[in-house]
Amino acid sequence: MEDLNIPKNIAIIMDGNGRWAKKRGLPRTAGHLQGSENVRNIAKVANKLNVESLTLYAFSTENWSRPEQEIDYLCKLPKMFFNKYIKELKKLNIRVTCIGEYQKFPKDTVDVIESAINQTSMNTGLNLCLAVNYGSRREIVMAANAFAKDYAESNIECNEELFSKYLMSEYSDIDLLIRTSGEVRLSNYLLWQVAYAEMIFTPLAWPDFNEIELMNCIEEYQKRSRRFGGLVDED
Ligand code: V0D
Repeated sequence: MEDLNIPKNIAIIMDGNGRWAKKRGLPRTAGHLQGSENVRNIAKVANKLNVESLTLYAFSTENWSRPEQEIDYLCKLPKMFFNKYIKELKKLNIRVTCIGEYQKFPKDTVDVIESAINQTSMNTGLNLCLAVNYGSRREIVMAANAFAKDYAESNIECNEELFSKYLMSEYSDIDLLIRTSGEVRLSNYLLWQVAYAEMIFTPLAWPDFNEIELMNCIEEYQKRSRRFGGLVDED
């Protein structure tokens, strides 16, 4: 794998945690717990590779329809994650941010998330961005409303660059999107931001997606973008 042309902004749909657990005769919650361990592992690798941002789909606006006890467990994950890893994230210079309306979560969950954001806000390494209660259409509609409000009294026309600034995500261009566990769809994730992204769909469940698999995805990304860059010569 070449060092140059590492994708700067990577997004992952972390699917297959429930299936991973079921295959082992474990409750779905065990899959979510293993999935959160993998968030830490993959964030460490991305940070080591000098990736700029890693945006992970942790909870979608559609996930509220899941059984209540599964929701209760998911609400506890940010706290469990931070109790265990905040020290390490700080040491690794990783900056935690969030997109989505995470304020709709229970207050203690919101407090933990905000504390992590605040404690790492000065870090300059990887931006580990967690999408929590996130939906892309919702993000776009909120941006449209905010833009309309700001420019109500002006005759300035909206353009792509200006509109991007109203999105929740700091990074409006994803280079590489990965979805684990075999489904080939976007599920309302970063619709604006993936306009030019390379997309890779792997059959592996999220808890099985390790450092080597991430390297394979980056290699595939590099092959594709080299072909794209070399198109004029090859034709
Ligand atoms: C379950 C697999 C980390 C996907 C990963 C709110 C689903 C594990 C977090 C986390 C979840 C969220 C915010 C934050 C720090 C960590 C997390 C949820 C689910 C639901 F600031 N993993 N994780 N949050 N899963």
